[in-house]
Amino acid sequence: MFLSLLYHILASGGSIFYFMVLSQADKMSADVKSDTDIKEKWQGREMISKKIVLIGDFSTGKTSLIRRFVDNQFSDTYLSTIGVKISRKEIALPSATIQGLIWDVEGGTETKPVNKVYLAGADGCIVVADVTRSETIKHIETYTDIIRQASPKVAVMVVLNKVDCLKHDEKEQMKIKISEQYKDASLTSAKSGEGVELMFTALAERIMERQG
Ligand SMILES: Nc1nc2c(ncn2[C@@H]2O[C@H](COP(=O)(O)OP(=O)(O)OP(=O)(O)O)[C@@H](O)[C@H]2O)c(=O)[nH]1
Ligand SMILES: [Mg+2]
Repeated sequence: MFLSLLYHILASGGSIFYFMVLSQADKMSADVKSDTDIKEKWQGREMISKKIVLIGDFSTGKTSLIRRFVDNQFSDTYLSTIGVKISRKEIALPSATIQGLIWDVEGGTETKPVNKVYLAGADGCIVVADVTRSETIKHIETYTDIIRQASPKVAVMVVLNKVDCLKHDEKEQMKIKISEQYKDASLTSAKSGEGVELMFTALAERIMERQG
């Protein structure tokens, strides 16, 4: 086999060898997927998973926001989260559909804002404050600092929840104040559903912009 190949290479002045190299190169380039190929797959069946973590003071509405987003449900009963609970939800964007792995982390306190272990490998973080408790808004900075230290590349969204408890003009003032302070901020109500879907989608878009 080898001798016959060598004979053909010599006889054809190396053109067969050249052809073999070329066809191998063609095969290799077909195996390498372009960005467009990968994006087309996202739009089809294959999805990429992104870890999204909700943190913030206790009782700000983290669990309720996830429940509204994932199951479109709400309850007035308060059941404090212990440890962490993970939910899944597909988030469709114009460029791709992502599988959100949404981590509902137990609420922070003055002495222990958040267990940093939960932030490991996060693609996006949502810091939730409660518009009816000003101290939870003051603590936003503490959480964003912790996130930046744990994972500098993570996309962060600041959320002021329970806006159904505000009057119209109070809400407008709050909107202005928070958007002056933070680039990515949302006002939401897990109770009425206001702003919830939009907030999760905006965060997913930020994640994709950062990571491609
Ligand atoms: N009015 C109103 N109440 C809300 C809203 N979101 C949550 N709540 C109420 O606030 C309380 C706390 O909600 P949770 O979702 O359990 O809060 P959490 O941040 O998960 O609490 P922890 O797990 O203890 O940190 C519950 O009684 C909810 O019904 C909202 O948008 N509007
Ligand atoms: Mg909770």
